[in-house]
Amino acid sequence: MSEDTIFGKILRGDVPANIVYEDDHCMAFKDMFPAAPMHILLIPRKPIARLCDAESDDQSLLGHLMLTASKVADAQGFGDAYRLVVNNGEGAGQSVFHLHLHIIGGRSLSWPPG
Ligand code: DGP
Repeated sequence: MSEDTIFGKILRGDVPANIVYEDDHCMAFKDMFPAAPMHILLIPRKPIARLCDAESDDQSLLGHLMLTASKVADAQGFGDAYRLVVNNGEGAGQSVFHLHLHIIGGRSLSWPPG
């Protein structure tokens, strides 16, 4: 279960993190292995393992995450050039099975991603 991931431990306060935002539904903290000068992870408090495990009941939570990502990017000074990434499943590079949005910026970002 995703409650037992490292992100579950961060949510519970059992593992320290550099938290930049939190509310009743989600938490944002700095990525420990940043892929860019600015790299924040935004996670729901609800332990959804992967995006594909989200259900229709999660619609407002997923919308909240998108709007919060924008708010966090603004508050953290990302300007208007940043990228949101959700890796879904091992084959796409997901290594922590608690849904998370990567908010990446602070350098020019090429497309398509690798
Ligand atoms: P993904 O590969 O999409 O599952 O991304 C997981 C991210 O989580 C990866 O960029 C590194 C980050 N990460 C892993 N463990 C920790 C941790 O203990 N603390 C923090 N802040 N980030 C972590």
